[in-house]
Amino acid sequence: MEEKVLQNIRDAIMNGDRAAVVALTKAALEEGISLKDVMDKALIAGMEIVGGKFKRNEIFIPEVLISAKAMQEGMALLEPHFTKHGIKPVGRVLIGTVKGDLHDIGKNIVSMMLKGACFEIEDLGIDVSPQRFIDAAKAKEVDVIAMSSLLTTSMGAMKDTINALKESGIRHKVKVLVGGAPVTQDFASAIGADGYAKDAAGAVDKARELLRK
Ligand code: B1M
Repeated sequence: MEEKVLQNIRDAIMNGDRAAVVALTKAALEEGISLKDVMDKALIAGMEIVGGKFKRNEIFIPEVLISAKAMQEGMALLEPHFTKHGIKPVGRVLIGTVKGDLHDIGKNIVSMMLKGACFEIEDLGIDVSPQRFIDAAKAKEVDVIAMSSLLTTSMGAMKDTINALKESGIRHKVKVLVGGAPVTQDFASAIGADGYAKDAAGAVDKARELLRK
C-alpha cells in the first residue's frame, strides 16, 4: 500500500501533474508514511527518473521544468514538518547556487533541512556571483557559506568564490560548505573548502561539525 502511494507520487512527477503530486503527498503524510520516505523514495526518486529521461533525450527542458515545479510543490508540503519554530538558531548559513548555474531543487532541499535543524538561513537563490556571497556575508555575520553546483561548468565558480573570500579578507571568519551532484570530496579539498556533503542530510551533519571547529 505504502509503496503504491510512493509509486503514484513518482508517476505524477514524471507526468508533471502538480495537482496529483500535491494531493498524493498530502495523502501520504496523512497515512503516516515517514517524511524521509516521501522525500527520498517519492519526490527525489521521481525527479531522478525525470533526470534519466532528460539525459537520454527522451524528454526536453519544458517537461523537466513542469516536473520540477510539481516536485517542488510536493516538497513545500514537507517543509512545515521539518521546520521547528521559536527555537534559538544554532548558526547562520548563507546558501546559494553558484554563478552560471540555475539549478535550485537540491539547494532548496538542503536549505529546508538546515532550517529544520535550527539553522538560520539566508538564501541568495541561483546564479550567485562571488561578490554577492561576499556582500551578504559582510552585511550580516554568518557562520557558514553553503554553495551548490549541478554543472561541471559551474563548479569553478566555487573556487572563484573561495578566492574572492580570501581577497576580501573574510575567509578566516566563515566556513565554506560545498555540494551538488558533480561535486566530490576530492574537489572540495582541492579548492580549499572546509566541508563537502553528498546530500541534504549530510549537509546538516557537516554544518554542525563545522560549527564545532
Ligand atoms: Co539541468 N542538467 N541543465 N536542468 N538538470 C543536469 C544537472 C544534468 C546532469 C542533466 C544531464 O544532462 N544528464 C546536466 C549537467 C551535466 C554536467 O554538467 N555534468 C544538466 C544540463 C547540461 C543542463 C543545461 C546546460 C541544459 C541545456 O540548457 N542544454 C541547463 C543549464 C542551465 C544553467 O544552470 N545555466 C539545464 C537546465 C535545467 C532546467 C532549468 C531545465 C532544470 C532545473 C530546474 C531547477 O532547478 N529549478 C534542470 C534539471 C531539473 C536537471 C536534472 C534533470 C535534475 C536536477 C535535480 O533537481 N535533481 C539534472 C539531471 C540529474 O540530476 N539526473 C540536470 C534532484 C535534486 C534533489 O538533486 O540537485 O543533485 P540534486 O541535489 C541533491 C545533492 O546533489 C545534494 O543534496 C541534494 C538533495 O539530496 N546537494 C548538496 C545539492 N546541493 C548541495 C549543497 C550542499 C550539499 C549537498 O552543501 C552546500
